[in-house]
Amino acid sequence: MKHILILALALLATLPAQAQNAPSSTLSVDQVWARATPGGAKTGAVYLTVVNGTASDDKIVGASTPAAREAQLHTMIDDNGVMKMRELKSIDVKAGATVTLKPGGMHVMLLGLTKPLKPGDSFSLTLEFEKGGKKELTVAVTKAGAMGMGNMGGTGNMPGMGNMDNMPGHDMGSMGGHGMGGKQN
Ligand SMILES: [Cu+2]
Repeated sequence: MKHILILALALLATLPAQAQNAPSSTLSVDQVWARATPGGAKTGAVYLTVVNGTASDDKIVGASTPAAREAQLHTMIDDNGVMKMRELKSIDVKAGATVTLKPGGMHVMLLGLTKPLKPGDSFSLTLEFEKGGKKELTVAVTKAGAMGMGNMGGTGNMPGMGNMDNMPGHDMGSMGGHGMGGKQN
């Protein structure tokens, strides 16, 4: 009897420990949002935050959405003081890293919007990871000029970010030569 009791106690002692050791090995995507687009704009940008809680390096290798003809991975580069967008083949998300796509930096570019993005709307976006596979996301549309999800509810405004509304190069109305075939009249 004594052995059985000890065995039972030992089992009880190990159970909670095992539960705590369960790794939170997930790849998650949060704060998925896009700015509302003005009238006839055919392009938009999606911003999001990827948290790689796994032990392996991963990368975003593609995106697609029913809301646009094409979705590309973009970054912005400073070309002699002029901000320009450049397509990326992939976006690295190292093990344990948090990568944020935000205005002025990396984004998922939407080309050929099927309809304007209106504040309060949402649409689906599929983000594809090299190892993590496809993630189905819901993109929340915020008002034009918003800097983040926080602007939707009036909380969490980001102080110190400055006003980048008028940043050259990301004005959706003046994106000549942006892989759109060149002619936008
Ligand atoms: Cu872009």
